[in-house]
Amino acid sequence: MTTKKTAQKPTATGSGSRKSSSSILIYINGKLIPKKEAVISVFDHGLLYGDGVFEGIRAYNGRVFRLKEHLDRLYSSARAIVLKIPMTPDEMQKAVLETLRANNLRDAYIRLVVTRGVGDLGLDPRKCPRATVIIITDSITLYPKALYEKGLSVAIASTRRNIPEALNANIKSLNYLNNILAKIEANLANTPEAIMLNAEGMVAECTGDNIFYVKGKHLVTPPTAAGALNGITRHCVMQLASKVGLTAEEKLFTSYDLYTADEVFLTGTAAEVIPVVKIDSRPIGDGKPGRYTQKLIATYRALASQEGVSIPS
Ligand code: PXG
Repeated sequence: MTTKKTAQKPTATGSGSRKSSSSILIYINGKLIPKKEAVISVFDHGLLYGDGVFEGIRAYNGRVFRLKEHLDRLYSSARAIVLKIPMTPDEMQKAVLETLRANNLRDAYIRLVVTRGVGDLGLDPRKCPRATVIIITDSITLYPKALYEKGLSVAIASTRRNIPEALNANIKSLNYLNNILAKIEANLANTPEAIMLNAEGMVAECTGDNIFYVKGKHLVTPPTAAGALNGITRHCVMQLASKVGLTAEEKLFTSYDLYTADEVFLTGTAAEVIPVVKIDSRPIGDGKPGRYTQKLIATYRALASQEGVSIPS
């Protein structure tokens, strides 16, 4: 495995204890490097052009949730931009687990980044002979607990989602400026997230979360072709729907369907399932987190705390 050959053995900070954030070790191209020294070249095309792909993954209770699905999506994103990841998915999995182990992390956020690598000041990817692989593992910043009980107020951004013909939303690329422009709108409106419509005015997703609504006993989310990332939490929730008594469907819809829904919620690796109670100042349903949303929050948490690839001790 790549880490074994070159990884520095971490200096113990007390057995079994999580490293303080300043002593965290970052994986860069097969080496585990202390956070302060974990730097990459200013000629890396990930920085110069946003040329690269990434994943955000979570570990719960000593297990990495849906690791295979995240690695599949990472390799598919890379393939779509003709980026060769210089290690196999199996080696990548081992590197992720080794980085978590070296940092004594059992509950963590994992950021996997693969950039085009170091090149010159031209955008031609052929100038970059080798991709840069980075694995950052850290404790996670979450929405405050109160928001899961009270729900979010969000607004619809005026920034439209990139059209798939320009940059397909399924490529989880380092080019997040489209989402960041909508996030800036959310910040200016003092809301934690913003809903993004596609060029045709159909609801796509949020800046870093997928979106769902419940009407009666029916759960609906936009198809990925609407400009939504093929979210892994989204997929879990579609599978869990029947467990809580909902039928699930991918369907194109507009803001009208959100305004008139019984319940709305968002999904994402970091957010898990989080209720939305207001959109554009309009209360959704009775203005409180819905009962199906609450059931899905609990069911998803139970699943995430039980399943996953074990981190070696
Ligand atoms: N849509 C977009 C655009 C995302 O970036 C999701 C949906 C949810 O997908 P998963 O697979 O996680 O269920 C994401 C991923 C952040 C942050 O800092 C969030 C994501 C990615 C990167 C950063 O808030 N969410």
